[in-house]
Amino acid sequence: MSNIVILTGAGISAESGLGTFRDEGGLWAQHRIEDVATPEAFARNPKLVHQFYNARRAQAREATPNAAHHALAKLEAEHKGSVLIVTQNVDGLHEKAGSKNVLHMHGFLEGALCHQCDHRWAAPLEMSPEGVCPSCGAQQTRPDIVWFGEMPYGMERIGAALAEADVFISIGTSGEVYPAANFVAEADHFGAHTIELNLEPSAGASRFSETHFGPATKIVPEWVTAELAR
Ligand code: BJW
Repeated sequence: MSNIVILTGAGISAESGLGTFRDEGGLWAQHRIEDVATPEAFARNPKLVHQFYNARRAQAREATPNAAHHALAKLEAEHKGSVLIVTQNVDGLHEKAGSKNVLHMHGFLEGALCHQCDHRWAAPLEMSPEGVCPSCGAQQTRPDIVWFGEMPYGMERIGAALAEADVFISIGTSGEVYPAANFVAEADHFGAHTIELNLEPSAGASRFSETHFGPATKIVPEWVTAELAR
């Protein structure tokens, strides 16, 4: 019985119509990271940051999972060992496809967080600087998203899973953002077989022992079918 740890990034949701960050025309071509994805940006202009995430929340609610998300849900349901999806995505498409064991290391568009008391609750479609925490009443509400310079969620659990992993697969991520970009090295260090499934070689492609390139809706179901037949 093998333990499989899967890291996913924006590329797995691209064919569901959600933009990636660093591809041509991606989100970072339209918005400066410093304006929308740092705590300093939020302190400076909370209205702009809320607008950015409100638009993405609305888009994610309309999006539906694609064949790659469904294949990973099937893998979790049918694989004899454990399957953990560590996603950098905030769109919720893994859960919509039926995956249960999902860790959102960069947060979740559907979550709201109080900067004052750390209370979390379901985000309304539209968040605003006037929003009030339902627990402490502070006007300090923000999207429950991990911005640059903040500590990603679940690092202890991720470290433990990588240490126990027999197989580590990275899907649809450019390998530009840390600490996620280092997971392949950690998994390799603990003896896992490492696989990259991506449209094109990522920044860390040479660190993987096996690579497959193509659209996620093709190569992920192919890999899952082969893995379940082993
Ligand atoms: C397809 C496809 C298809 C397309 N099929 N594939 C200098 C050196 C090292 C580190 C740092 C440094 N300076 C600063 C840092 C740290 C910083 C960092 O990494 N910066 C780099 C940019 C250099 N990291 C942080 O600040 C993190 N926190 C941190 O480090 O805390 C301290 C710490 C220390 C020690 C241990 C642990 C922690 C926090 C990072 C937060 C990232 N936040 C964002 C935005 C919030 C979420 C949101 O708004 O959605 O998260 S940034 C953005 O990038 C988003 C993503 O989750 C993340 C990764 O992007 P992803 O998913 O890889 O997307 P793309 O667009 O880059 O790539 C898409 C890929 O898909 C491409 O390869 C395509 O080819 C492919 N693709 N179509 C298959 N159809």
